[in-house]
Amino acid sequence: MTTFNDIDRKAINTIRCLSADGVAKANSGHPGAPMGLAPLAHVIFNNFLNFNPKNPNWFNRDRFVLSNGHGVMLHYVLLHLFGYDSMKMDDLKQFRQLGSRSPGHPEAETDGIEVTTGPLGQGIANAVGLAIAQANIAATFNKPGFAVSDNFTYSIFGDGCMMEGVASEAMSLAGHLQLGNLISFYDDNHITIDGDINVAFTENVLARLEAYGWHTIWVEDGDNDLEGIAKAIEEAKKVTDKPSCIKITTTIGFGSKLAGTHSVHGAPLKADDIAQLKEQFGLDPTKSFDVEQDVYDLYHAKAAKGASAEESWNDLFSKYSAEYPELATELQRRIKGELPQGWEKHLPTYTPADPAIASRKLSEILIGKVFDALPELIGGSADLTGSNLTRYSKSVDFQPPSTGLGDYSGRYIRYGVREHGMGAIMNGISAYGGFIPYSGTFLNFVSYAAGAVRLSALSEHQVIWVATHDSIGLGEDGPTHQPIETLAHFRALPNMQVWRPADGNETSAAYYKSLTNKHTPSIIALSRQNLPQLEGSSIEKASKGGYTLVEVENAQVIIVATGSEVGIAVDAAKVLAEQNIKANIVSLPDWFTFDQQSEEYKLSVLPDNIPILSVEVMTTNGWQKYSHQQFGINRFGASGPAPEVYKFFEFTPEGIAKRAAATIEFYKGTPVRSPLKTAF
Ligand SMILES: Cc1ncc(C[n+]2csc(CCOP(=O)(O)OP(=O)(O)O)c2C)c(N)n1
Repeated sequence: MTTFNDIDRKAINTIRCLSADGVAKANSGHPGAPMGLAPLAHVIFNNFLNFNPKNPNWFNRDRFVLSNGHGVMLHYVLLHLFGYDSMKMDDLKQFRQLGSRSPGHPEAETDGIEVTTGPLGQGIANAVGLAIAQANIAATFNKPGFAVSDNFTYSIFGDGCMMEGVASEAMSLAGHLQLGNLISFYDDNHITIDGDINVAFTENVLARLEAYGWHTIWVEDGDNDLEGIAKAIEEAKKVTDKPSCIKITTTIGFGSKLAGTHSVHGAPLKADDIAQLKEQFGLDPTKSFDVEQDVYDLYHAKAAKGASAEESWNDLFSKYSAEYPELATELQRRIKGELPQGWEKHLPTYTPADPAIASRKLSEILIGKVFDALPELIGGSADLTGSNLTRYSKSVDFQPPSTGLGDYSGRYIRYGVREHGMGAIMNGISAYGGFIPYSGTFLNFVSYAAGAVRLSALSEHQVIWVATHDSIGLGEDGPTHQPIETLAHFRALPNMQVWRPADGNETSAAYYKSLTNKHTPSIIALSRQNLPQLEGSSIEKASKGGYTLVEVENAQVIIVATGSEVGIAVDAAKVLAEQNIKANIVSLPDWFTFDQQSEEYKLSVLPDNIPILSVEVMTTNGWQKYSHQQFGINRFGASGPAPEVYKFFEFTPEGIAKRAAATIEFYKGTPVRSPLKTAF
């Protein structure tokens, strides 16, 4: 049994006071959760978490996620006390200041912070992804006597996270998947911003999690019962076939005059409150940011244990390398995030002689060709496998072996109808290292996961959305399923590739860039309907994000399009040619990638002195950046067979040709500059 004494209590009170000091100095932040959670955090970090502050990226470290990210001061204080170079005392003093290493919510770029949290619910869903990743690595690489992967994922979440749908989605899946390597803590302090949770949140959280298949434990006095917390974690570690949730009943802002109220959730404590707090805890009320040496000594001793745990693991890994050299080399490659030599040779290429194929099918063909060559790929779909075509026929499902449906080495995840959870889980898998997750849903429903997609971009997670049924071209399902604003929304995200390939070569380019750009997530929008293989397309050209597909001398207009509209634009150019009008066609499958090309290249594609018409069966929003005139759909779509819907909206060769001619007419006699040219 783990026992505790006065130095533990002093360390806990130091965490509380440092948290209060940090928030007070910033005059901004959330002191309540750190003060209430200090005992739990102390027990997790000092007694259970396996980590080495001198090497925050040690692969087999336990992962820790603070899902209630507003309580980040707690995590910063811990990083500091355990001796992470990323968090010096000055960094605590610079909390929330511009350019500091201690931003307002946890950001994964800080060593010791695994995932960016703050948007409630995301962190615990990321933790599910981290646990899936560990289970898969263990099932793939561990050998008898060589548990090269055996880390746990620990996560704290509060009432806020537990109310969010994304957490429910991910936790429900975690229960099904029997992730015994996931241990979470529910901070039951009864308070959110609006006050007591009685106004909005009265369910029995543990009963709900039990129904999901979780093991649950309750520590009734989370403010003081350190032994109880430790005992609960010991018990949770022994439950290997269920994720565990330990409900810890705590007092928000413990020690403050405002303890137990929402006033202490998100506002600094007043100076007199902090002084009485320190006095109460036997610390010097005249000092701030003060840590007594015995507290540092305690935590540094634990840090040293972490360093030797890593050394032992390194020894184990050397022996493993001798016994299983190929596996060891492969695991090292995966950890480094290097793709296998020559993998790209498996990317399919096409010629115009090849048949018209739906780009979702082209994607399926591609996945089938690269899946064995890229063991880091771990796929899935939100219950649309047969529509997204995301499953390689020979892949095994990631499932608990006891279900008889697959095993933990499986590389295909049945996410169920949980798009948001899927997005957040993919972020967690990506954060673990050694994986490139991809998953399918209809493009329109990527919007359901927008919160997670945004964090993929912000945290630079390489995750790939296989977003099929990408337009009105899906036809009969109608406006509820037909994306209009979706691409504009995701194109507006910084650090986001949004591919909409027009044919087979462009689909290969989309995957090539998505698989090689380690720090940028991707959405690959794919058609349900067949698309012709275009004359003039190539992986190389499309990999620039945009290129001239059809070029004629003395062109009078450029038609720039994406995806299914590129082929129609090519036919429109033929209609125009019959009227002696010359048109060039530009395909622009990914704005993000195109924007990164040289000015010279971009201006060669979209030059001065020629009017440019954009064509895409979506909102015209954003196309002003690349065109003078836009042809799109600024309303909801319509239900009907796809060819009829296209005709209804006039996205036909004739409809496009008519608008191209009108564009030429409109700009006749007016000098036109490339839309790429702007004042700054
Ligand atoms: C998705 C999302 N919605 C809203 C917020 C704003 N917000 C920050 S903390 C909070 C309440 C959280 O309550 P709880 O988890 O109980 O934290 P505690 O009061 O215990 O610190 C809210 C609504 C947010 N960060 N993320």
